[in-house]
Amino acid sequence: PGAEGYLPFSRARVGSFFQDQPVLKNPFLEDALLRGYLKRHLPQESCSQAVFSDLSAFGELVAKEIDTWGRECELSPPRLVHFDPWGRRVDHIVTSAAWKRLKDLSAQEGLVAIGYDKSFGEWSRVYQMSKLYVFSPSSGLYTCPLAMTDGAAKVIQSVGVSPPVEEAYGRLTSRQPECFWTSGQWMTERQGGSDVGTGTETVAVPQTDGSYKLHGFKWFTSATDADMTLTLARVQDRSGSTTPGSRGLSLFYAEVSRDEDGRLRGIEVQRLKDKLGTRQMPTAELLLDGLPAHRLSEEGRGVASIANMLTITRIHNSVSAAAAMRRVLQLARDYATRRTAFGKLLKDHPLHMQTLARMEVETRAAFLLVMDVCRLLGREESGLASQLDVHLLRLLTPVVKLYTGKQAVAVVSEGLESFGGQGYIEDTGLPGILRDAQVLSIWEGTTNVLSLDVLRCVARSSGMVLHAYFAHVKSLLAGASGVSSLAPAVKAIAGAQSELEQFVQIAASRPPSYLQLAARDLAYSLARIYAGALLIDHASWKDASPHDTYAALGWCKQELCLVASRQTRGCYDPSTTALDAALVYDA
Ligand code: UCC
Ligand code: FAD
Repeated sequence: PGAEGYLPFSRARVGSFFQDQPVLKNPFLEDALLRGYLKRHLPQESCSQAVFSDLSAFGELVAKEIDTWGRECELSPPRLVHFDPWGRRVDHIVTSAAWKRLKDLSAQEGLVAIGYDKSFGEWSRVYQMSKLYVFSPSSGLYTCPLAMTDGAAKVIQSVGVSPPVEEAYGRLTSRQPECFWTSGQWMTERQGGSDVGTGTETVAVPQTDGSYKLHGFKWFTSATDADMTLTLARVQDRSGSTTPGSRGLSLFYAEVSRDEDGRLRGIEVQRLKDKLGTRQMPTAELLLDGLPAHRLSEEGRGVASIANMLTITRIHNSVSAAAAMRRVLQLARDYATRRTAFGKLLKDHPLHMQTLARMEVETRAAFLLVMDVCRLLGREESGLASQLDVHLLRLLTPVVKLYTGKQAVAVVSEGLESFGGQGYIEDTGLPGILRDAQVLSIWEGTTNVLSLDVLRCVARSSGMVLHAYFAHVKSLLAGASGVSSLAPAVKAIAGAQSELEQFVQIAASRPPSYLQLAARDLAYSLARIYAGALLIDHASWKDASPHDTYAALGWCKQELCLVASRQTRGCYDPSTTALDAALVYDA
């Protein structure tokens, strides 16, 4: 026995130090750039006041309440019940109470509706996406069904709001929880998610009343508890034949409903996917076994008709990417005021601050890219878009999606490291942000597939989209020409832009294989130069802060025109294809 005498039992001594955890504060009030952007661009005093007051209140709700619902979705992931206790097939996807609450909230807060009731005219999309940006990291990925719902409403608008989709349109854009519907987007089949033209095996069998029944297998269907879906299939002719390739695809609308016995009409849920992230929401494999459907597009125009949905969902994807970066940074900077190492707070270590500042620059660039695409979308939908705006929107949508998707993984990964070991610990909630970011470059078109989409849209417009791009970058730089503190950044972007113009001229005389090898670097160059121009433009605003200038200067110090330097190093010569393959398969 020691001085205290013999103690047969004692509570474990774990020490007295416990680290304070990072605290989530109102994400709207924590985000100077978001507020600055809105203050600068929203038109009248009344519009800007209404948006600020809504986003302030919503941001408070996100921090105080919604964030815990999102977390609950992660902790109580969806599960599939195939059979009822008596052996009847029910295919019931059981979701958490929080997931259902998020659906109601989404309707009440107008997270889709704001884009359609257009109370703020051409700025309605900027407002809607700003709200989603504040919501996204706490949303338990409810932003995924909302993206598809928004995309479906857009497609219905483009084909005409009339039966059989009139009611669906009203529900998708409703603010009444009891009316509100979400939509799926079932495009991917086992043979191909990128190459849907070749990969789609689903057939549409015409019925005597003009409707169809769909038979096929959809390999990835997210947020499968949706009320309806848009999907692709090949119409069978009388002999049962179909047209192969993209030209054989048509777009269909189908409701997800149950018969009197409680069975899904024309659908069997094969299983739920076991995923790296996005575990909060169900992603299912579906057998379509006579799913009743209506054709929305002309026969063979399925891909072109669903492109409207792709534009919207890709913009939502970019919003979520920028929001994930912002969230990890918001938490990291809070943590740096609470954590001490080597005798001082993390915030007082210059190298730690440099790390966070670089993340901040990336996040600002991503945010401005995203908001600019939303601005263009708003102009197009309000009938105010010039030809230049239309070209820019087409070019920038895939560029911004692919670039922000990659940035999100890099920034969130760095962000996790800024919490040290705690960034790797599940119940902090931090690892989930990284897992969820990883999908952003895969779904809605992978990085390479979107890079090739950029090439196609340049070719199809005979280069007009690039003319619009160059003209707009020049006009953004011209607006900052008198601001001496921004001069190094303006010079860097102007230089990179002329390198890019030279590349385009040279590449025009090369075979398509050359351009394909350059496609990803070209898309990155377009993104970096455009983001630089937007950062400069924002910093040249009369109410901008010195931080805005510092961010613009910081961004422009990196390599901006990747294609120019890599071209001179022979990176796109056709001979590299064989060498790349030989290297990859070196055994
Ligand atoms: O992943 C999915 C859902 C995930 C959950 C939702 C998350 C949302 C964000 C949430 C954040 C938390 S759904 C599956 C998504 N799948 C894809 O994105 C497919 C990727 N593959 C492609 O994008 C390919 O490039 C294809 C499928 C479009 C290629 O097909 P084609 O048939 O070879 O395409 P073409 O020949 O390039 O285009 C056919 C027509 C053309 O029109 P016409 O005939 O009038 O000349 C094109 O101009 O479609 C038009 N088109 C487009 N139009 C094709 N792509 C576009 C576009 N992006 N914009 C406008
Ligand atoms: P593939 O097309 O086989 O691509 C494999 C690789 O090849 C990729 O790296 C790609 O970039 C590359 N590649 C392909 N073609 C080329 C080319 N021409 N040149 C260079 N590289 C190329 N789909 C839906 O329809 N609805 C959903 O709701 C849905 N939800 C999803 C949820 C999750 C969590 C995930 C992970 C996926 C989901 N998807 C959904 C599917 C997703 O859209 C596809 O996985 C994606 O489009 C890629 O298709 P794929 O898997 O067939 O890959």
